[in-house]
Formats: sequence, C-alpha cells, structure tokens
Amino acid sequence: MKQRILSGIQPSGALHLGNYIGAIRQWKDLQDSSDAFFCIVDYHAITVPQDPQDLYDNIHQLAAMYVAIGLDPNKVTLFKQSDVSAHTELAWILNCFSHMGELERMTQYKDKKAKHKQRSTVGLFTYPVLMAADILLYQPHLVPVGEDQKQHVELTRNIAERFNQRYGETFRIPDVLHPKQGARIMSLDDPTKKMSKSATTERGYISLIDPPDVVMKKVKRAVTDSGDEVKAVADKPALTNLLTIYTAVTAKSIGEIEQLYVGQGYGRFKKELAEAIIEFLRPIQEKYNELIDHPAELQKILEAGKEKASTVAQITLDDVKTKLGVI
Ligand code: AQP
Repeated sequence: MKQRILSGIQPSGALHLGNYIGAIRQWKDLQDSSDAFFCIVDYHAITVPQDPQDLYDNIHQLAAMYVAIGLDPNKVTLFKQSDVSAHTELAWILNCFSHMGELERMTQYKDKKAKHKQRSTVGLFTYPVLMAADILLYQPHLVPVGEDQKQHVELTRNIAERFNQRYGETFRIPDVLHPKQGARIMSLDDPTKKMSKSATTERGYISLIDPPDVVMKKVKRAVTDSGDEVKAVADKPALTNLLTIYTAVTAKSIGEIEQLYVGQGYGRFKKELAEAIIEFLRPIQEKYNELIDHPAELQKILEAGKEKASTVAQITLDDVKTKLGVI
C-alpha cells in the first residue's frame, strides 16, 4: 500500500518561493510514491477579511499554480476544501474535543490576531481545528508542510489521540514532514521574519509569478549581513537564507555555491542568484499562463478532485458519527 499524504495551501495571494521550498517541492517529490491529496484551503483564507472577487481569482490561480509547478492531476487528487462538506462537519465535532488553552497557545493565531486587532474572529481562533479535520479525514501517514505549521500538526495529533482514546482506533496519527533545507524561508527585507504572502510590503517575498525585472530588483535590494563573505553560517542569517533559496532553485549544493563566490563580494552573487530564480520560474510561469487562460480545464480538475476526496472523507466522517452515536 502506498503512503497517503495530505497538505494544503490557503488561496490568500500569489504563492512565493517560501511556499514552494517549504511545502510544494516535497509534494512534487512524493507524488509518484504516494497516494497524495492536495487541497486549496479556501475556508482557511476567510479567517481574515477577503474580497470575494480576489478570493475567487486566488482559488483558480492556486489551482493553476499547483499544476504549473508539476503536480500531475492524473497522479494526485487536487481539490477545494469548500467542495467537501465533511471538512466543516468534522471540524465542528473536533471543536468539541479541543481545549481553549491549547488553541490559545498557537503562535500563528497570536501573530494574526495582533495583525487584525479589531477584526480578529472566532474562525481565526478555531482555524487549527479545521486544519485538524482537513488532515484526519484522509487518514494520511505524512503531512508535508513548512516549519510554521509544525505546531498545528502537533495539535492535530493530540486531538486525534484524544478521540481515539475515548472511542477506539478511529484516526491514523500522522507525522509531520519538513524539508531538510528550507523549512522556513525568511523575508528578503527582514531575515528574522518568515517570507509571507500577506506581508505588508512585496519587497520581502518573491512571488512565483513575479516577472524577471521584479525578481532582479527584489534580490538586488535584499538585506545582507555585514562583511562580504558569501557563507551560510549562524551569524549571517540573511546570506544563509539567500543561499538556501539558491540551492533550492538550482542543482548546486550550498558548499558548491559558496565556493563559486569566494572573494567575489555580494554583487555578483545577488545578480546570479536572481538569474537562477528567473530561469527556475520561466517554465512554471509559461505553463501557468497557459492554464490560467483555460478555466474550464481547471474546473474539470477540481471537479474530479472533489469526487475522489468526498468519497474518501465520507468514510472517516461516517465512522466518527457512528462512534459518537449520532448515526
Ligand atoms: N516562509 C516559508 N518558508 C517555508 N515554508 C513556508 N510556508 C509558508 N511560508 C513559508 C509553507 O507553505 C505552505 C502553505 O502555507 P499557507 O499559505 O497555507 O499559509 P501560511 O503558512 O500562513 O503562508 P503565508 O505565505 O504566510 O500565508 P499568509 O501570509 O496568507 O498567512 C505551508 O506548508 C507552510 O508551512
């Protein structure tokens, strides 16, 4: 039996290199050897205010990007969270097995609550429980995500264990999977913050649809560390981040890249890093532009995904409801 994997991304803006390096790169590597489910988690996106047209566009752009980046809809199940009502149904049930204290400890909730002070919602607070439902419905062995999602997967495991203890074996307890390098890509303008699509300025992230001149400008403006040595060491967080990006978009190791720039300073390094990113993005953007002009094709992929995901999710939900005594 192939290992089952499940992961998802919010359609809250254009994907960036952090999303690719931290999450999607692993999905691509695993798609042949696993039974993979990849979700567009649109109900997560509405935990903060969204313009309806933007959200609609972002959902379709994310579907196009999943395929453009190399996920094959004939091998993996690509679907939209809101198309499978079992997610919200199980989320309600799991809310009744989650403690206020454990949700209050979630660092992403604390960060986003601070960002949306006046408009912080109950949905934002219980979002990790919806994520637990997203995962547990599919009984995955592995959840490949960036490091920022580790705490949410741990919560998922705790909720699942709590339910299993009370009602008997129901959910598989999934393991989190982070990439060896690049589990947390940092912002280009502040290497103490993670690269994020909802950042206040676009300078901090490279979107997968940024045109070449924008990529060049952002990399050239990226913050560097004092000195002029191109090295991935603890006291050079900005350079370590740039080298992690460089190695992810080329076939070169960090050691090989460091060797290329001994005694060269930052100028040539940054220019060639930008060129490597542009080359890496070129085929992805070509495919993306082709797909985005064919919404009916994307709709067909999501319809097929909905059918397959609904069937698998319903089996778990029915088992849970039977154990609860509601059916
Ligand atoms: N900077 C990052 N480095 C490595 N991995 C990252 N991921 C996100 N940022 C980085 C991983 O990408 C997947 C999808 O994340 P998401 O978009 O659903 O949510 P997020 O973690 O909240 O990402 P953003 O970009 O920061 O979105 P906004 O700004 O909308 O909240 C996850 O596996 C995540 O770990």
